[in-house]
Amino acid sequence: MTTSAPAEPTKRQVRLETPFTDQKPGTSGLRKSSKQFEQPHYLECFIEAVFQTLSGVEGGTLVLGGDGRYGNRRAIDVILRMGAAHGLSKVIVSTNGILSTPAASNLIRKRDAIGGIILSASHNPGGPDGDFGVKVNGPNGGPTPASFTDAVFECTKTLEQYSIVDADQISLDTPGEHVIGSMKVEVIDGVDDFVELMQQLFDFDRISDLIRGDFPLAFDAMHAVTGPYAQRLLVDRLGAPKGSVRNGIPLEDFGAGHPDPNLTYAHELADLLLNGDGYRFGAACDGDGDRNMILGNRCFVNPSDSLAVLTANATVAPAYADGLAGVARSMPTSSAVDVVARELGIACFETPTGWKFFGNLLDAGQITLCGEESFGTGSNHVREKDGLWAVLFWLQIMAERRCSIAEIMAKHWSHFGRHYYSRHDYEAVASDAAHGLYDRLEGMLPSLVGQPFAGRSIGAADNFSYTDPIDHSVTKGQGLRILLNDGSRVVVRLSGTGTQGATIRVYLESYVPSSGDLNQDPQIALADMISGINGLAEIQKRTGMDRPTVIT
Ligand code: VG1
Ligand code: CO
Repeated sequence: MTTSAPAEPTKRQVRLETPFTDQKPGTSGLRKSSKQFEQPHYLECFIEAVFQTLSGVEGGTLVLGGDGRYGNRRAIDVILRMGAAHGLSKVIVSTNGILSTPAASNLIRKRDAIGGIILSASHNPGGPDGDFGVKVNGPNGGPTPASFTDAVFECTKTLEQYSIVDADQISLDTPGEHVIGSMKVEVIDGVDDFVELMQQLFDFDRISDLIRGDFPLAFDAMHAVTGPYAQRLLVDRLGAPKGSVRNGIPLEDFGAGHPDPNLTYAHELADLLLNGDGYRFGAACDGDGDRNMILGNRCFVNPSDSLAVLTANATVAPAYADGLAGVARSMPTSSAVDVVARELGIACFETPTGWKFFGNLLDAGQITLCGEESFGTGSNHVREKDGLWAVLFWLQIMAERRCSIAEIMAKHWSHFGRHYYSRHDYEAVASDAAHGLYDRLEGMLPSLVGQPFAGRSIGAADNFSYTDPIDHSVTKGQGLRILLNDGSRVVVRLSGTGTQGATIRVYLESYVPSSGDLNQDPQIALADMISGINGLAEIQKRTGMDRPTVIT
């Protein structure tokens, strides 16, 4: 009998008639409609630019997976064949291509990969009429910085060809090892390593004691990537009753839903928790598993408050028992965590929106926890925000404190005071109208200082600019801030993740000390600021919308 090595697959150079000029990555990777991604050569061109820009491709290891949305499987096939053409030595890919963003971050770090490609448009809807996305993470496991994504964009604009090999599709049904030419493909269960990491951070026995008892909980995976992770962690490992994980099977179109864990899009879960007494704890994650929403019985935890509570209670988790090096929040996130950091005597950094800005601070050991108002919290355990990590952290706090979420919040506010906070999103606004509104408001900023606003006066107004404390890079134009003389503020930004028209985000924050009224509805507590900014920025008039699409 004779054996022969598998034939080297044929490598092809595919020539392009004209390059694509619209592949500029936004806040979190390249995000476009599925239809745009289905144009011939569209995905391939972006991936070619990524492989030309990423260092260490020749001979390196790459992590690959996605949130399971429509297009995931095809993209994995294309990237594997292009990876082989570019000389990668190995790709680690998850079974069925299902890999959450935080799990991908963990694998990149653990397996010394040169980086990872995560196929997801995060919280945007999926399916043939929804969105698709490609996120590229670097060797630290985190989103690549602007210097990288800018270079990729420049490359796409002049690209003349891309390389790919012809090879049969590899089965991702079960773990195993395959080859495409001289490139190895290791198919692994994408959940195992993540569960192991969580066990190192939290005390599973104590959490299990809590949730095995009379502790009805509801976790909504929103038909997206966290279903298998939550099932394994909450039900199989920690003993939550069967049925605790809802919508737990990843679907290509997320059940025609919008996998964004907020009160609007996760309204079924919100109804269960806020309007009934059947559950003591509720949580949901987004499409790719990096966001989280936490609910208690008749209690919604604002994400900015969530970061503050985790910071104040961090030492209950074994991983943070020795205290925190420091914390960070994105600029529009409320200052609730700042007040806690001050009391703990640790540093608190303010960064632009987007997780990539936390990377340097985490790598330098300057911060342990960080978060964003957009339902994102995380720590130095990976370089992405991590939805299920936040869920376990909250359960750990409840297991320790043995009180309800509403009681935890009430205690927190009565000690630190309360930052009333809300975000108003105006989605799918005509691009011209949104930019017109933004540019006009930006032009007005210098003249606003000293003017009355919402019964107070404007102390300062600017467009937020950030100098990275580690690499000193400067990032400008990160959001218009109107700072009132009592510490309250309004921020206006244009989203960098939407795919239809433009999305205007208005962030409102006002602090009440612990001696003040801590139990108002935020929309009422902030009412004068809401009408103040609506008038000043002419929001209704310019968008033609009489109310926001989403209020958080
Ligand atoms: C939004 C959020 C931001 C978050 C980003 C990615 O960006 O506001 O805080 O980091 O989404 O989240 P924008 O530019 O639309 O405001 V995800 O879950 O896509 O990785
Ligand atoms: Co996400």
